[in-house]
Amino acid sequence: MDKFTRKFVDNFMNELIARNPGEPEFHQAVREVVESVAPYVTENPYLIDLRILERMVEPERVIMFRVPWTDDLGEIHINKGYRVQMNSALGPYKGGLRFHSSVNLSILKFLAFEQTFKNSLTTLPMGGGKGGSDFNPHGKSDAEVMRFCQSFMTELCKHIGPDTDIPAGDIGVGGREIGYLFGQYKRLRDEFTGTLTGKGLAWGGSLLRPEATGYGVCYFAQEMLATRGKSFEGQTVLISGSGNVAQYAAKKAMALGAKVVSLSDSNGSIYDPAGLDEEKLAYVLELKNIKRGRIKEYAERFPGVTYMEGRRPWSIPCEIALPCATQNEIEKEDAEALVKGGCYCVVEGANMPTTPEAIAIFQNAGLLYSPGKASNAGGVATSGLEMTQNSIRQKWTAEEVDEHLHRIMSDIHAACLKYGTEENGYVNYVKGANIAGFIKVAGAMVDQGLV
Ligand code: NDP
Ligand code: 2IT
Repeated sequence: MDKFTRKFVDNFMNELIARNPGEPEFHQAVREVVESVAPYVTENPYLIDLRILERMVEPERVIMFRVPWTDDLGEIHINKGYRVQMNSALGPYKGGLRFHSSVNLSILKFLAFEQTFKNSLTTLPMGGGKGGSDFNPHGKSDAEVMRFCQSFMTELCKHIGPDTDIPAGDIGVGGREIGYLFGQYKRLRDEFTGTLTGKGLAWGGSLLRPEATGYGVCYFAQEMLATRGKSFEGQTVLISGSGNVAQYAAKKAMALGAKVVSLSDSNGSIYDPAGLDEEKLAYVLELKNIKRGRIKEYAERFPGVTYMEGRRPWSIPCEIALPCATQNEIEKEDAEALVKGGCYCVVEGANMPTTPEAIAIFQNAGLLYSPGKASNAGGVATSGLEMTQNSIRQKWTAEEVDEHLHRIMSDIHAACLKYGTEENGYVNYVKGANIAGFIKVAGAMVDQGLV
């Protein structure tokens, strides 16, 4: 990066931090994009004159609201509700809802910002948004989750719609929550539309939406591996998380011939040297999705499995790592451990799971490394396909959806190669994804004038 561009980035980030104090995750996400696109922006000075980057980092709208609800004992609780409507240059706001005790404005702004570029990469007409609550669904009864979702939607329904803003799931929001949210939206707005995605298959959902993020991660990884003449066959794979993305990443990696030896949750990780098989994966799906138990129970159920309390899986030797839990779950020491353990390919299923220091370690060591906004875009892409099916009132077969998903992931990979291949041939997927995502959003903003 030349001196002028470096100064541009530093000035931009200083102003961003001053204007948005106390939002470290948002600063981190913006810095990564600005570092990548700054050379392009400085070569196209009309983007500076039009203040495109300054506009991109200011959400078009942020909605914050009170979510009151009663637990099963009649006690009253108050949570915070949010929807960040970041950018609608390419289409209606689109992005998930996260229910987790850590949720705050910084996390939702980082997620909505990332979503804008991710959605651009999918090539589908979707803007970027994200929302959620600091509600913690762990240990709550179905009735409590339903009352919370109904209260949350009572306010949110005023701000969303099939052509305005289409929420979906994220951490803590899966099929059950989308059902309760959809029911309340329909009751209050008196319309049966595709305002949420991730719906049940009997009432507007798309085949393969539950599988799409994890499958898409593996399809993207296949493309990355192929650039070095490799595949999943016979490789040892570490996966973190044990929720929606982790479950289907594991299923597809196994189907492609890999040995998946770890999963985790917020309490710890399991190491299964024999590898998951169909029976074990079915157990995980039941444990996490129906019984809502802890991954520790896997180690109690199957012989030869170690449970690592309070630890991440990254110290286990592997060839491929698929982080599928949460942001900043691979720090500097974790990255060093991965490289030392023989890992040569890291493909993100989660959003921003790798810290900037850890990314630098991967890239300097020449690993194949892809940021979530490229490799986990299969989830929102299939949400886009669900929207299409809702609009034309048709339902595609699983094969049709899978074909679209495959093509989209492969196109995103091609875009990363186009904009991310460096002079020495190394593919910088961060740069590639950021520039490819940015060019489309910026172009649409220029076309649409100062709004
Ligand atoms: P789920 O709620 O289904 O699963 C989340 C998993 O991550 C759980 O195993 C959870 O453990 C673990 N986890 C959550 N927070 C933490 C934490 N602070 N530390 C350690 N582990 C944690 O969510 P998803 O699988 O849907 O989402 C996982 C990631 O993928 C997120 O980053 C999300 O933004 C991203 N993503 C999701 C998409 C989707 O379609 N669902 C699409 C694209 C990206 P526990 O059970 O203990 O909470
Ligand atoms: O981070 C993400 O891309 C998601 N949580 C999915 C969003 C969506 O609208 O399907």
